[in-house]
Amino acid sequence: MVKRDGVIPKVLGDPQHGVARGALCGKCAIAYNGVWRDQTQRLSTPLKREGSKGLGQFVPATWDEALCDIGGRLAAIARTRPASVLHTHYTGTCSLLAGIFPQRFFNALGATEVDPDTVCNKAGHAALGYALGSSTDGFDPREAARAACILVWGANPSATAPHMHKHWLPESPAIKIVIDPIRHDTAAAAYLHLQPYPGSDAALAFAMMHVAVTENLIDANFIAKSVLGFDDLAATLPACTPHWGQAVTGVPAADIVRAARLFAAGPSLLWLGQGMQRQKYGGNAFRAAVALAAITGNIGKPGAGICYLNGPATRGIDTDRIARPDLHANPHSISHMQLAATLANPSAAQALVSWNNNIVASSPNQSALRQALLREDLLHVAIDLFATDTTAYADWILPAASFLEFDDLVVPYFNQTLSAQVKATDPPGQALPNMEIFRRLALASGLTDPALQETDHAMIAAILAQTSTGLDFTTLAERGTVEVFAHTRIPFADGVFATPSGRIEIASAAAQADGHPLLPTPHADAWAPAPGVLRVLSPASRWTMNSLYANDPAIRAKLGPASATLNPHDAASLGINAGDHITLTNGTGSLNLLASVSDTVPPGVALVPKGRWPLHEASGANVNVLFGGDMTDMAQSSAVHAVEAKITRA
Ligand SMILES: Nc1nc2c(c(=O)[nH]1)N[C@H]1C(S)=C(S)[C@@H](COP(=O)(O)OP(=O)(O)OC[C@H]3O[C@@H](n4cnc5c(=O)[nH]c(N)nc54)[C@H](O)[C@@H]3O)O[C@H]1N2
Ligand SMILES: Nc1nc2c(c(=O)[nH]1)N[C@H]1C(S)=C(S)[C@@H](COP(=O)(O)OP(=O)(O)OC[C@H]3O[C@@H](n4cnc5c(=O)[nH]c(N)nc54)[C@H](O)[C@@H]3O)O[C@H]1N2
Ligand SMILES: [Mo]
Repeated sequence: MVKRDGVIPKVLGDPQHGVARGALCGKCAIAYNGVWRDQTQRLSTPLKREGSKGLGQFVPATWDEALCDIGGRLAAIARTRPASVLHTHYTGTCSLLAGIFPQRFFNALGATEVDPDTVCNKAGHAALGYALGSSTDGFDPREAARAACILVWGANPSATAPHMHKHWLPESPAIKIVIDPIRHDTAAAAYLHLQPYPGSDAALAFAMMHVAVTENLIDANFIAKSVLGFDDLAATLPACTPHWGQAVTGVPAADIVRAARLFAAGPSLLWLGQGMQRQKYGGNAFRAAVALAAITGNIGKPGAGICYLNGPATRGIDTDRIARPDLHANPHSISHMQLAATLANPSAAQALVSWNNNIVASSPNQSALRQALLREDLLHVAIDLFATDTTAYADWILPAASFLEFDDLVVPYFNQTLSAQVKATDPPGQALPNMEIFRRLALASGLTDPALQETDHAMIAAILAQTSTGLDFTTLAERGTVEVFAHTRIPFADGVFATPSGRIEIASAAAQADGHPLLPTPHADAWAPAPGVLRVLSPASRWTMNSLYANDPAIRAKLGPASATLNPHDAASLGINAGDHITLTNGTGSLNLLASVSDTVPPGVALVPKGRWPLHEASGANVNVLFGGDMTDMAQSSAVHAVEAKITRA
């Protein structure tokens, strides 16, 4: 950030930042110097609905008017039916206070949380919980210096972690393997790219384990000491030959063998992506991938380990200190997969507060969700920086400050660093940081617990004190970003896992008690779509962060028109050429797009990146109009990459 006379001429990367090294990623460099600081685009005053729901007509109001009306109505609902107040939140801003403190208000109110992870990564958390006892204690990326192999499985760093794609992967001496149906830039740069059919990863892991066992590449000592269920697993492996693997995953048997040998030889780092678990058996696929790492001894050693996410707790930070779940007498949550149906039901939902979350763009069942949001009797408060597809349905829109406009702390979920987010400028008009909005809302709702008035600086100081950095906010602000640990941490180096047995549980009685198989199974989704039907993958776009930035004019120019990318063979057999208007249709909805053709996409797949704003599209919808909310096998989490649609020329 460059700052002159209190104004920001330009937002730039920090040259001292060890990960970004002075460069912002492409999308952030554009949007933080574009729409995020465009005072004509930002919300700057509370807005009250005028006319019917969903028409998007609002008139400015004062904070007092807004808070008095919202607080009074929320308090009245909460007096009899607190759980009928729903709130949704997620990746709008991920700084610690602005992302978490508002939850304290809803905990005190007794509201229902629409569990954010259910639209993203909860199946993976559940699966890793069964197997390792923890899903947020990942390898330290600095271990890449000591790794012989890095396996990126179902993640696309070239879009979703660009600094890791640009610096971390190329600088590691390790051999890189990518497992992903799409040949994205990280896959194209890898030594080996396995391209399985979507939803066939567990079978691939079993075929790799078959190779590891038959070629005696397993770590018998590690298994004896730290793994539960190997013998039962081994009994299932003889049938899972590389040729069987090729038949059910589409990956050539020779590549399965090569990948298995490289990974087993180790030491190997396994990066488990969030894309891979958004499949109907995504939890099972994660358990199978962990089993591969476990039997080859690639856990708890230098240069070896698994990373899904590194949570705040790896840095000693207890987020409950901010969220205060203890204030909630009867915690209740629902899945995003149930959001539209729940909102349509007046006895389940009387109020909705959406903050840090653009549900009409991001959540499933887009058409049904819009229909539910039209309910005149649903009190809807939307808190955002911009007028979005979601705020259009609100009774009240409250203007939020962006991360450039308040102090906070940031903990990324891959590198184990800690950053100060330092206020660089004032928010536009009367916009306020999330924390201040919820402190005021608590008072207006008659909630008197002093915890609801805690100041930002008190919370920041308390969190910093939990870390081992010894830094106060002023010192951290001067340094920008710090590594929390001087030396790399190797999770599970002591061989102790927080599972019931204390070992890695390939066989998990806890999973079985929850209705899952005792062991992971060699599942692969059947790969025989009906003629003209393709699997629709809607992972991240490199130009947006979920739906963020998609309203920036320069970003929209980069994105180009909404398209579906098809493999040349599918395009030819469907009689579709690049640039043709096509329609994707299934039982949930229909979407008009332009066709694009590329062999980076495998046969049978249509690539339609997430994140576009429906209100900018001629069709008024984005890819989530096709997603009916199918759940994974675990944790009622999103199986969005299991969507199928019939493709026709429009
Ligand atoms: N530029 C950008 N960066 C982002 C985001 C963004 O929207 N844009 N979003 C952020 C968020 S909230 C998240 S959760 C992360 C997600 O980051 P990632 O974990 O990278 O997840 P995705 O981009 O959803 O999907 C990654 C890959 O999974 C693949 N995939 C889909 N189905 C399967 C399958 O069955 N098997 C395998 N092996 N692979 C499969 C897709 O082809 C895709 O290439 O990114 C974060 N970073
Ligand atoms: N088809 C499909 N759909 C998906 C996915 C997919 O892979 N495919 N991925 C899913 C995933 S991984 C995720 S995490 C979700 C993300 O879904 P969302 O959380 O809806 O994603 P964002 O685009 O980050 O939306 C956040 C909203 O918060 C607003 N905002 C930004 N900063 C602030 C702030 O400081 N305060 C407030 N109050 N608001 C702010 C932004 O303007 C934006 O409107 O989407 C999911 N949807
Ligand atoms: Mo996510």
